[in-house]
Amino acid sequence: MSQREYHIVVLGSGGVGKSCLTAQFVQNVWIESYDPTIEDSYRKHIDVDGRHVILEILDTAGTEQFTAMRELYMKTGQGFLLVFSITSMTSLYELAELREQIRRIKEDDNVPLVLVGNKSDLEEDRAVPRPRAFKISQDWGNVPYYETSARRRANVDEVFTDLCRQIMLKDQRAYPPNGPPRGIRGEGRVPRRERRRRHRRPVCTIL
Ligand SMILES: Nc1nc2c(ncn2[C@@H]2O[C@H](COP(=O)(O)OP(=O)(O)OP(=O)(O)O)[C@@H](O)[C@H]2O)c(=O)[nH]1
Ligand SMILES: [Mg+2]
Repeated sequence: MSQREYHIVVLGSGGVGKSCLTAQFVQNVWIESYDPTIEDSYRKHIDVDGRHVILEILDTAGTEQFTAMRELYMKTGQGFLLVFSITSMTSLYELAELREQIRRIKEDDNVPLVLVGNKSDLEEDRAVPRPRAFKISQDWGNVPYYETSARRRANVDEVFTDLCRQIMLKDQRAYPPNGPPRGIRGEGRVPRRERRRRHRRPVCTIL
C-alpha cells in the first residue's frame, strides 16, 4: 500500500479551539484549560479512500505576537483548516485576511481549505448565524463548511479527512492514473452528502 505524507496547518484567532480540535483528532482527548499556543506539531496516520496517509499537523498561534512564522508555514502547508468560533463574529472576519495571505503566498486560488465553525455545543452563545458562515464559504469558491465541537468531538475527524482528501485530489500521485475511485472523482471540494443538503436548504453543515 502506498504511503503519503501531507502537511496540514490549523489557523484562526486566539481561543477559537484550534489546539482542542487538534488534540481531539490526534489523541482523542478534551482539554478544558486554555494555554495559548506558540507552535506545536503532531503526526497522525490515517486511511483515506483506501490510501494510507501520514498527516503532519501544525497547530499555530492565534495570538498576534506569535505569528512571525506564518509566511513559512503557509509556504510548506498543503492544506489549511480555517477555524473560527461560532460565538465570535470577529473570529470569522479575521479568517478573510489569513485566506488572502495563503492565496498570495502560495500563488494559487485553489489551495485545499476547510472553513470550520467550532464550539457548536455553545448554541446559546451563537454570534455567527450558520447561513452567514456558509455564504462566506461559497464566496471563497465553495470551500466546505463544517460546524464542529471539540468538546463533544463532533465533526472532528470529518474536517481533517475532508482536507486530506482535497490534498490527495491535488496530488496526482495519490490516485491511479485513471483517477480516484468511483464516488470520489468529480466531487471537487464538497462532499456529495453535503451537496445534497445544499439543494434541500441554504445551509451546509453536518451535525
Ligand atoms: N465549549 C467549547 N469550548 C471549547 C471548544 N473548543 C475549545 N474550547 C475552549 O476554548 C478555549 C481555547 O481553546 P484552544 O484550543 O486552546 O484555542 P486555540 O485556538 O488553540 O488558541 P491559541 O492557541 O491561543 O491560538 C479552551 O478553554 C477550550 O477548552 C468547543 O468546541 N466547545
Ligand atoms: Mg492553541
